[in-house]
Amino acid sequence: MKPPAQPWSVASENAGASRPPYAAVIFDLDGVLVDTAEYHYLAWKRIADEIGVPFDRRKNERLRGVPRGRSLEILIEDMPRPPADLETLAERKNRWYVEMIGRLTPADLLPGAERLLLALKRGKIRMAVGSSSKNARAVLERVGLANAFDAIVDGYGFERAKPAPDIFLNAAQLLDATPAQCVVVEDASAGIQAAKAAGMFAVGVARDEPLPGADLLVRSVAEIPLSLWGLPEEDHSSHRERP
Ligand code: B16
Ligand code: MG
Repeated sequence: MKPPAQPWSVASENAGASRPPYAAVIFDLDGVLVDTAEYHYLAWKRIADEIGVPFDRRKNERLRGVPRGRSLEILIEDMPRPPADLETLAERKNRWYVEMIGRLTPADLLPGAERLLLALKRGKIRMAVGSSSKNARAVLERVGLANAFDAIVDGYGFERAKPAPDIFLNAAQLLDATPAQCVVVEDASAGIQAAKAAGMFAVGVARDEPLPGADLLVRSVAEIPLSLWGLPEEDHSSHRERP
């Protein structure tokens, strides 16, 4: 993998009209604020083993940000005789996933997430979650962020899934922000495409795989510069409250 660009390096092909400081932020959830992407993987892996289809972390990358039904279609795409009852399989995967997220605690927030949310909140930046997951609200509850956002758009809140821009446009509307005022933080290729289709600045959180199309690449949310929103970098070490 190419090393992520330094914070603030803007991919020249993506440098468009909109420029910082931005007024709002829309966070993807799974894989950005909480490491639930791992639980999605483990639950899909269990289904794959059960129906005898090869599935590994590389293939799992294609499921990031993709709704449940479509994820299952990708999982079984190479099977000569796909299983008949896809709905039951998707429900079973979800049961295992829900069981796993039931054990989440605030300690499962990804490094830097709490600190960034606090700094943005203090800076009065409007904040939303834009997640493809129907379990997004349950996850936010578990990690203590149920009331941290001005708007939440989850797997029930859009017509067309990422890479369509709908989910982020809906979130921007709820924040009373124009697309050009919004930064999207995403870990999925489909999400970066959705953000760019919405006309927003896209920060890609790329751990192992490159994220083409992102305006700024970071390895974790801890690397995201507050200057994107015109805020000073702070020493957060003394701040302990929840966002
Ligand atoms: P659920 P995000 C996405 O959430 C996940 O990345 C993706 O792996 C999952 O299939 C999708 O939500 C649907 O989740 O089955 O819980 O409805 O990354 O958009 O926050
Ligand atoms: Mg994600």
